[in-house]
Amino acid sequence: MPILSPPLRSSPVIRRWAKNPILAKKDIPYAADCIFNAGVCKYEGRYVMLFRNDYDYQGGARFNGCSLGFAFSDDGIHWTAAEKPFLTKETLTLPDVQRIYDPRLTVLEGKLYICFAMDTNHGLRGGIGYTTDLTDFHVCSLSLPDNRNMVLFPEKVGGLYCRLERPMPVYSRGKDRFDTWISRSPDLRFWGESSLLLRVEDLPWANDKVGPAAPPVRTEKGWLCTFHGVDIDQNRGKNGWEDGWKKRYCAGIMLLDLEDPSKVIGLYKDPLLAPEAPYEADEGFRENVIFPGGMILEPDGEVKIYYGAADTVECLAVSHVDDLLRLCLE
Ligand code: BMA
Repeated sequence: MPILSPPLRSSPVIRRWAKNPILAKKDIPYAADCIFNAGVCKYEGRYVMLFRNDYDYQGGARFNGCSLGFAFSDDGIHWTAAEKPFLTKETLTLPDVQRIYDPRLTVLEGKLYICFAMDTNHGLRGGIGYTTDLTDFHVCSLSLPDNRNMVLFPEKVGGLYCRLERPMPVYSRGKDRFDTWISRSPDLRFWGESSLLLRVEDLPWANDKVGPAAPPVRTEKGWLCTFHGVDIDQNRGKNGWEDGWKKRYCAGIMLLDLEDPSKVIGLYKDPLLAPEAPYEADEGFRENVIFPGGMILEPDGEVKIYYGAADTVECLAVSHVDDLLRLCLE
């Protein structure tokens, strides 16, 4: 694959795990094709991942199956998948569901919350649910269509729960022009006080959409947040398994005010991670996609960032919190 134009490079402060991918189809003990876009957190003494599995490929952009599955790890690097999937549209007791995908995990008040996207016959909804024992699933709220990429903050801010999200305002913004918003809730059920947080126009390297990636992480300087930024070029042709894939997804990084996370107080103007490794840029279902869904700040300041690569495998990159903060604030 030739380098996409304009060329975009990753920041030197981040390092890909040498043995990427950390989870792929071969590691899953049931029907699986693409393992990617996982949420990751530390929960009850171990690392927990909930990954997306698209399986039974039909050609074009079509997979017959999509499930969410857990994997577990003692070090955040070596993972073992659970014996069977956690959620499929068949196990969800909700009406109209076509598929559930792109989960994000947040431990909040000791409970494991799962944000997810859900395609329904009447639009695309963002949801929040929780599990008490990694087998049950309780839905707290589902958004109006069309909304997705929700992530929950790990604590209340100013007495309210907060989430980032990426609604899809096709009518007013033109076809693909989606921004990141923030909303608040007294109870995780009713959401409001929504405001625009990060616009596509804020990023010199995106022209299509910008959306939340991993759930925010508290640091002493602010809420550290990854996001995905997308540029589209109609001249890009075959770029993966489909006949045409014209987008490129990179990861970016920003900092939000600790007391008022509706304020962006730091933003790195270049991509944090741009597709460069073969498993990001040259191999897979949709090439040139980096889609982070998990970020863990370790006690020694190391930051682990988990991301789906090429919509096909799950990968890890590491950095240091001080370097990431410097990028945001420089
Ligand atoms: C987005 C979502 C993600 C996916 C990305 C690239 O719209 O569907 O799940 O990783 O496209 O295909």
